[in-house]
Amino acid sequence: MVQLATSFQQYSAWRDALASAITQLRRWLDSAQLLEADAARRLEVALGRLAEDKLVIAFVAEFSRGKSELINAIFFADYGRRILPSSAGRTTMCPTELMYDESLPPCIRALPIETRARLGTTSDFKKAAAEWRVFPVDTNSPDGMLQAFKLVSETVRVSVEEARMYGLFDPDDEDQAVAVDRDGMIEISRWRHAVINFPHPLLKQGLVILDTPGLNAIGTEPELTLSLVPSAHAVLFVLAADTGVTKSDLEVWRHIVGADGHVANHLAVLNKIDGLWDPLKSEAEIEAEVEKQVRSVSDTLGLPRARVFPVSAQKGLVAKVTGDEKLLRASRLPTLEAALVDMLVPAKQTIVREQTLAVIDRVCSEVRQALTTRERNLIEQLYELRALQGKNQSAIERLLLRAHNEQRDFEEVVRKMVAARVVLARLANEAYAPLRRDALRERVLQARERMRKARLTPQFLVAVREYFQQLRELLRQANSKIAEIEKMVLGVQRRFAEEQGWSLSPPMPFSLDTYLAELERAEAAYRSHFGPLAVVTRDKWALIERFFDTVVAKSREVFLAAERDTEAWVRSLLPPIEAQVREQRQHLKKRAESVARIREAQESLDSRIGELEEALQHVQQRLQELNRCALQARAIAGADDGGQRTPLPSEPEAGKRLRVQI
Ligand SMILES: Nc1nc2c(ncn2[C@@H]2O[C@H](COP(=O)(O)OP(=O)(O)OP(=O)(O)O)[C@@H](O)[C@H]2O)c(=O)[nH]1
Ligand SMILES: [Mg+2]
Repeated sequence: MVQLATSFQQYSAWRDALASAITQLRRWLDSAQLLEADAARRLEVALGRLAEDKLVIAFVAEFSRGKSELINAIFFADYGRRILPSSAGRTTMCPTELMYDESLPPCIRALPIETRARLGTTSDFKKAAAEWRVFPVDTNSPDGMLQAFKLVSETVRVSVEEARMYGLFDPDDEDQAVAVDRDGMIEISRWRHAVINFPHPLLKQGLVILDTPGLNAIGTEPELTLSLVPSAHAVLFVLAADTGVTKSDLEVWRHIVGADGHVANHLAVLNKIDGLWDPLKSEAEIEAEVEKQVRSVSDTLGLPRARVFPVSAQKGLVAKVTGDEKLLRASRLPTLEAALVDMLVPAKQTIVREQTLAVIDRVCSEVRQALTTRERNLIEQLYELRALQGKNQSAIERLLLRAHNEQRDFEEVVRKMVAARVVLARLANEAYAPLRRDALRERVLQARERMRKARLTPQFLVAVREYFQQLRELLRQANSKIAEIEKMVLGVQRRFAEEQGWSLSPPMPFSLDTYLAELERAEAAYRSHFGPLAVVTRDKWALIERFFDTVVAKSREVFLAAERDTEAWVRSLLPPIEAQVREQRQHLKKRAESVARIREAQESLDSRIGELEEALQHVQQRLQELNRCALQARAIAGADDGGQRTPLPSEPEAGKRLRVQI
């Protein structure tokens, strides 16, 4: 935990420093009147992303494997006791997020289970504060906290009919059938979801811990499978040494973690190894036994050996509370914690660094382009005027004529720019069309209709498969338009490069591939849940429909984000070129005016040259300041600039491998 805390603290300090470097850059650009509206927006988005940056660790397992105990041992041992309830049998009854939002007092917000009878996923309800019950938590009293946290294991007894209404009764599940009492009542969780807002040092720095209940409740809360677990930065799948890998463990692994062993952020924890500490066996024998189990987990899950961690959460917790170093080593908890540090923070930091630098580099390179153009124009103008020194009136006349001609010719460029904007608007609309709400809504309606017709038959899977196919097709259509837009903008840039000698950075690489991947994951989850169904009962059907609702919510989220990102990308394409056109037009106008004034003898040649020299100096100074600002931001981000490299590439190198979020 010490390691984890230190590494986390460093990460969050780094993130803050990066944010203040952006703020500084923005302030400087603003004061130098170099901040274009689109660049300002992109910097704002980057800042927002840093402020909301979270690191999520999800704990997933069949019930009673020791998830909550492991969380207690890794994160809450400092409280000197168990904070999250952990006991034999089912304990954690609802998905529980532990986080800290400083705009709220320490509290537990809990969504009543009754909301399951209504339309809407947990994330829909997250937007409706009134639906949640709020319980204060007294953080000064460990007893009070313990008491408050018991909420996540609260249950209620309801009739089988009511449980059915919530989609919580599965007659095929033998455990559940046995649990129905003589009066036809069954125990279910009182809450659907809990969010514990708690000022723990790690949570304050943006860590979010997701504790989940065992399979039954999980199997029926699709949000976990589709959103919460896949978006976690680390997923710890917990097994217990006393049970080994059971059939239901495998079911959880397949359905919830959905892993094929190649996902780098999935770890397996083989908990309760203290059960193997047999005093009648030698250490070597015990070690061999642990190793054998670890190998078997690794083989069964198809996970590399190095990603399976044998631990004893319980002994680890006791060791930390009592300060017993020897027991702590034996619990092997520190090895798991070190692996978490290695896996979690550097990977996250790399992503955040690349995303943020892509924005900073881009904005700086656009401003640099504008300043360099200004510099070049001033140098040319100075050259022209110096050449006039000592020349007669006709030389001035000739220059004026040239200036006017060039100014007039440039209007052609302005017209081309207007034409480019029209073409872009048309292509952009074609790219947005497949991402619009209507396009999606139509597919959803069709799919629902077909599912209704397929009612209670496994035929519904065909409808679902086609639904996903259609959604993928929509994203592909948008993708191909995006490629067309990129080509068109490159064409415009090439023409300007040939005709005007401008070197403009090519558009940020952008595609909707990550969204396609997200849809594919959702489809895989759906198939793994319902693919093998041979018989569809009424209760299963309710589950299938509920899961489909979540799929629809997820698709909406994906399409909304895809639309938003595409629009932002499109909006960022022309402003740098337009800025260049504006700059050039302004320059040509000023130049003609100044030659005219010299001709009319309203201004002396020498004083104009003096003015231009001053302006040139000013621009060069700005360029230096810009480089300083940019270098500083890169240094804070920890960019590997090597000694000799130019501070900022004019090509957005950092953006090449990323899906750009502008
Ligand atoms: N011997 C031993 N028992 C453990 C260990 N870790 C947890 N347990 C026990 O296993 C039982 C279940 O632990 P929990 O932490 O409640 O398990 P969980 O995975 O959170 O279970 P649910 O909340 O029901 O999904 C409790 O009785 C714990 O005391 C361990 O390392 N060794
Ligand atoms: Mg638990």
